[in-house]
This record gives sequence, C-alpha cells and structure tokens, in this order.
Amino acid sequence: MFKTFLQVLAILPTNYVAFTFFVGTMAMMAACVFFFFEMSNVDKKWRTSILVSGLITFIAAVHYYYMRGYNLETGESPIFFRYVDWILTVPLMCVEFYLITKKAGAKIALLWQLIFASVVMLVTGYIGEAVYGKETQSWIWGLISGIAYFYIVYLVWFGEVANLARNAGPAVQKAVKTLGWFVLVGWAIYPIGYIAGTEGGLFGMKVFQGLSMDIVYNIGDAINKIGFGLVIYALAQSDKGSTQSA
Ligand SMILES: *C/C=C(C)/C=C/C=C(C)/C=C/C1=C(C)CCCC1(C)C
Repeated sequence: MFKTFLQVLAILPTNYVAFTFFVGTMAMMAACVFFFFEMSNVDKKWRTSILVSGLITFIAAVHYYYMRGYNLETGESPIFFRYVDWILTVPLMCVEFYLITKKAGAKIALLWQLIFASVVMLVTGYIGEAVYGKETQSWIWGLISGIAYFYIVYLVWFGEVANLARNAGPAVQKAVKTLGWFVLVGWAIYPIGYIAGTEGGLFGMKVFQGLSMDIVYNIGDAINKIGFGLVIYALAQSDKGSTQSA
C-alpha cells in the first residue's frame, strides 16, 4: 500500500531522501498557509513578523518542490537549490530578530551584522560543498563557516540581540531565549549534515558516516523554519491586545 503511494509519487520505495523532500514540501506549504491566515489574528504590531515567517516557509516550499524533482532525476544532492533557499531564508530569520527587538531600540546596523555573518556562513559552506565537497580540504570551508555561525550564536546569546531583549519586556525576552536555543541547537544540525556529506569530515576525521546529508538538512529545515515561525506566533499570541509596546 505504502509502496503504491511512493510509485504514484515516482519515488522508489528505498529512496528515503526523495521522500523527505516530498514531506518537506507539504510541511512547508502547510506552515506557510497557517502563518499567512493567522496574520489577521494577531495584534497589528506583530503582523510583519508573522508575514516574514510565512515568507520563510513559502520560499522553502517552492525550493523543496524543485529539490525533490532534481534529486529524483539525477539522484544527486540539489546543492545549488539548497543554498539559494538558505541565502534567502536565513537572512529573513535575521530580520525576525531585528523586528522583535526593534521596539527596544535595535538599529539597522545590527540587522546588517547578522545578515553579513549568515552570508559568510553560507557562501563558505557552499564553496565547501559545491567546489571542494569531494576533497579533504572541504573541512577548512566548514570551519570558516562554523566561525561565522558561532558569531551569530554570540550575538543572540551574549551580544546586542541579548542586551536588547533584556529591555524589551518579558514576552520578547522569552521569545529571544527560545529562538536562541533554536540557533544553538537547531542550527547545529546543519554542520552534522555537512560533515557526513563532504570528504573532509570534521578536521579530516570521518564521523557521522552513513548519515545522508540531505536527510539531515531536511530534518534541520523542518525544525528550524517551522519552529522559528511558531515561536514568533506564540509571542504574538501572548502579547495580544496588550497596550504596552513590545
Ligand atoms: C532554513 C535554513 C537554515 C536555518 C539554515 C541554516 C544553515 C546553517 C546554520 C549552516 C551551517 C553550516 C555550518 C555551521 C558549517 C558547515 C557548513 C554549513 C553551511 C552547513
């Protein structure tokens, strides 16, 4: 029965990678519809944040649709579509941090700092996969990417984002804390996929062998893109109708 389903989808029963691309497409689409419809159910000041959550999952849904097709036709990792998706959606996640701390005084310079770090993280990761993915030196690119990643973690946990959140009232503070956990733990899923899927491993050591890079990335995306949006949604719900500016 399940086998027939997969045949209809043109996914071979053993192709778990393509299957997770298919489920990913649906999950992102559903989340996107949810966020767009809920925009009218939250206080006006949260609407842009919920809109951005909807855009993140919309962009992902479209890319997942193409990634599934690419993977089915070539049997390979859709590295290019993957990074186009990330280079659009990760900066939008930075926009979320900026938007929710803006009332506490976040400056546009902070947004650019976050975006710059995420672009460095993703461009070096792309070079490591697309150019050096089958060579041992891929670990060097992963390391540079990791440094940019830890800079984002620093900003959110101890840097300006954390400082602003402390002055932004308990609801925003709580949301930033939860989003901080997503960045620290949820985003740490990605380097695992990178280590498993590139030749250089972890400083040249072979770990996480046998894991599929794409399945790891797909799990990471589902947790982080939908989870991030739900944290913002919960913040908007908890702050409904209060007159105090966030
Ligand atoms: C929606 C997509 C998200 C949240 C993607 C996040 C991606 C990362 C945090 C990727 C990080 C990487 C490293 C820290 C080192 C190895 C290379 C990357 C690009 C996989």
